[in-house]
Amino acid sequence: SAADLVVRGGTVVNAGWQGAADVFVSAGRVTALAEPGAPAPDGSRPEEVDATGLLVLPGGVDPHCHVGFTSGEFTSLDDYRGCTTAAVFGGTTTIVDFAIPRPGQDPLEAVLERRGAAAQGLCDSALHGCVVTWDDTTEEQLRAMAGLGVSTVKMFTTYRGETMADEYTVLRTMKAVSATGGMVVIHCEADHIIEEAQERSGARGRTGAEHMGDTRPGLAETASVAEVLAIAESVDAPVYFVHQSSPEAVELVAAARRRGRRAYSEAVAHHLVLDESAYAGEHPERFVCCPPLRPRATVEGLGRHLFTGEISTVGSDHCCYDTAQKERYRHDVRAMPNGLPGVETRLAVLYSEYVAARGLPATRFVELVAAAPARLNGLYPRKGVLAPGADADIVLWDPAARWTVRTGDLHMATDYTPYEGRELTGRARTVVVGGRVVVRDGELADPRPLGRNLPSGPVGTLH
Ligand code: DUC
Ligand code: ZN
Ligand code: ZN
Ligand code: ZN
Repeated sequence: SAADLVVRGGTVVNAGWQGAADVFVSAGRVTALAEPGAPAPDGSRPEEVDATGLLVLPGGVDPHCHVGFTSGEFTSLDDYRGCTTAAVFGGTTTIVDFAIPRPGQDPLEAVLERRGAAAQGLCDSALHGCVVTWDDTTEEQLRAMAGLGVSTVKMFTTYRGETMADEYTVLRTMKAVSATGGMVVIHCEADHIIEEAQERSGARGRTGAEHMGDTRPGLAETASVAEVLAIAESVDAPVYFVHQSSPEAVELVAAARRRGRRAYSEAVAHHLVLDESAYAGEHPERFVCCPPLRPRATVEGLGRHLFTGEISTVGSDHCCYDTAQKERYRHDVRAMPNGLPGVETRLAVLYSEYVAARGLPATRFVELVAAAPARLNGLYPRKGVLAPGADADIVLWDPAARWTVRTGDLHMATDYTPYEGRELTGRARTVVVGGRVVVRDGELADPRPLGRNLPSGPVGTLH
């Protein structure tokens, strides 16, 4: 078919292969990976985008991205337009957001309320549903959600009285979701252990942001992961652990996978790069996230699991709070909004710290930030790969770009970044979304909001 765009002269990097190829695009889809310099199909005069010296990647898929996220009295500051603009500048062209019910709201209602917003996006998006309590309508709601293409369901084992689900609810939900080909994605921290740690900190007056690490110990995470793995095994359901912050937590999941379980670990960029020393700095509240930043040895141990395949995906856990929101309760982490802005920096931070600095293969990088998130969210091979038939979401990545992270140069709807002043190597330069050049040489070239809510198919399997 006639081509309308061709990316020429670059090195295509997919999860399993990299090599010199030109990428032909027609009507929003990739039509061919061709030998460099290959002629365009008869009769077409495609727009040419020069990728000489650049890597050509499938657009990033962020499996963990909160848009306008409400927790208690705080709502993070972006909407679909803002979040996807930042995403695209950073090389991410699909986000998976969360439809978390308000207190008392039904899971299905939360999904219906959020779906329409996708159309304000500069790129496509999908949704995770969320179940907090089980009642006699939940199974039917989950079926309806699956029918709408929501096949992943978020749960929490912490935040009692808010989004915490009890073990019975986790088991029922896992069973119902896996029956429709979906998967529970879960935040694991044993709430009783957290509450005890918080009480102990409170009794000593150590509740400020600088004590964040003590209030949410790693033991709470591993205890909960072990329990949830057992629940999943008891109903033969797949399970995906979000934002795992320690090698011990990842190893529990890896051991389950070696026994044949479909169990997956997600790490998020800030746990792979930043450590607890941030809490001893001038603005500890700006680094309050959940689970908290860990000791340097834990960060290094976690990072090693990127190389072995034991971490399946890297997300951002983007939550766009600003400094005023973070500072409001900086003397009491129990009341602070948890989360860091990061949808725009996910790829660059991971590339710089792990590909450029530590030798992680670029193919593995693509697997972590695009291919595996697409597979595990039922979006593959439409997303996460450059191959004929895939959506033409293409990132021209400059592997040699040296730059310094400055809030003012980013597009997220907040006034800080946890990476302020950090020197990075590697950056998205030009980004094609659905066959349109949306960012060209770092400038917004097409602001049209043409984002779609993507239905997820059955979740895939990874080894
Ligand atoms: N967990 C998340 O996954 N995101 C924000 C806050 C939290 O605790
Ligand atoms: Zn969480
Ligand atoms: Zn401060
Ligand atoms: Zn999150």
